[in-house]
Amino acid sequence: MRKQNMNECFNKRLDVLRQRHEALLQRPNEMQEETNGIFRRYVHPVLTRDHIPLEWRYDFNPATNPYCMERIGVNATMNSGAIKWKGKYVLVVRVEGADRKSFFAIAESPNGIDNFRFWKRPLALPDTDPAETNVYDMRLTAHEDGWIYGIFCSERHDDTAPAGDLSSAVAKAGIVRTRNMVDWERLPDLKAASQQRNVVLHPEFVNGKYALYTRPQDDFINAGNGGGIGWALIDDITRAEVKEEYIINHRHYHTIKEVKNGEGPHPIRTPQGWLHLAHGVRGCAAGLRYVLYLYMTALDEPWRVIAEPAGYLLAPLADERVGDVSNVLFSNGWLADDDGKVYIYYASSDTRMHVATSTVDRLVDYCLHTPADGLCSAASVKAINELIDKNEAWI
Ligand code: M1P
Repeated sequence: MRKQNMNECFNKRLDVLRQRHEALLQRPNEMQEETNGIFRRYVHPVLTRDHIPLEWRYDFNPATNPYCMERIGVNATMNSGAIKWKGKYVLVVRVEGADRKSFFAIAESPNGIDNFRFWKRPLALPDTDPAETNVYDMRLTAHEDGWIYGIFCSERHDDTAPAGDLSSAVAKAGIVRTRNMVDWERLPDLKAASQQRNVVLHPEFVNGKYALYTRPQDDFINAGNGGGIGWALIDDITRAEVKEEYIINHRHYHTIKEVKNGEGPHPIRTPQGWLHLAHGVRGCAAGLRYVLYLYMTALDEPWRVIAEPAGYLLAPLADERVGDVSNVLFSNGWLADDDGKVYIYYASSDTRMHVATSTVDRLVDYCLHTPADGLCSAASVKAINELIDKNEAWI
C-alpha cells in the first residue's frame, strides 16, 4: 500500500514536471518594444537551464528515485554557437552542470526565436586528452572547404602554478569538424605560443589559407601585455599552428574594451565589408563588465578594420544584469538569413541564452554612420555637437 502511494505521488509529480517543461518549451516569445532602431530584444530568454530535457536530470524509476528528485543538476545554458541547418535554427549550447563542468548540447528551433528543443543527448566530443578538464564557447563555421568546424576553449589546470593553487588554468583552442552535425571529428588543438580563447575560423580561404581570429593572452584571465583580436593564417587545419599573428582590433584605455576583448562568431559577409560581432570587457567597482560591439573589415582584406562605432551595441540590461557571473553579455553565435534578417544569440550573466534580431542593412548602417570612439570626453561632446549642427536644418 505504502509503495502504491509512493508510486502515485511519483507519477503525479512527474506529470507536473512534464507539463511545466512542455509549456516552457512551447512558450511563444514576443519582440520587446522598439528602442534604438538598431535591433530588437525579446521578452523571454530562448534557453534556460529549465529547458534541459527531464531525462538528463531525473531518474524516472520510482524504485531508484522514490522522491522523484533531480539527480543531475544543470547550472546554466549559455555561450552558444549558431548555424542554420536543414532549415532549422541550431545552437551548439554551452551547458554548465551544477558540478561546474561545461559540455556541448545541440538545441534547435523552427523560427530562431522560440520553441528551442535539445536533441536527445549531449554532444560527446572525442575525449583525446586526459588533461582536458572543461570545454566551452564553441564557434561554428561552415567553411567553403565543405566542413562545418567548431572551435572551442579547451581548459586544463596550469601545472606550473604553485602547489595548492587549484584555480590557475591554461586555455587552448580545441578544433572539431563535422559534415552532418552528428559525427564530430576531433583535430589536434591549435598550436600557439600564448593562451588562446575566443578563436574563430573565417568562413573563406584567404590567400589560399585558412584564417583565424585569435585572442593571444599572457594569462588565462588577464590579457597582460597581450590581448586584442588577432589574425593568423593557417597552412593546414588538420595540424593548425599559429606561426605569425598580429592584432587587428586593439584594446584602448577608457573604452568598453580596455581590459580585454574577443571575437564573437565568425563575421558575416556583406556588400560593404565583413561585419564582426565581438565582446569588450572593462573593469569597475562591480567587477568586470562584458558588452557586445560591432566593427567591420574590408571584404578583400578581412584583417583591415574599416569602421568601428564608439561604445557597445548591446550591454546587460534589467534581468540580464544578474546571474552566475553578473554584468556580462557574451556572444559566440549569430546568423543571417537569406532575406537579410540577423539573429544575434547572446548569453546574459553566464546564465541563460537570449536572441536579438536586426538586419544586415541596419547593422552595416549602424557601423558606417555611428561616430567612432574619439577616446576622450572632448571628442564625445564634439560628435554630439556635430549631430546637433546637422539637425539644425531639420528643426
Ligand atoms: O564570465 C564571462 C566570460 O569570461 C570569459 O571571457 P573571456 O574569454 O573574454 O575571458 C569566458 O570564460 C566566457 O566563457 C565567459 O562568458
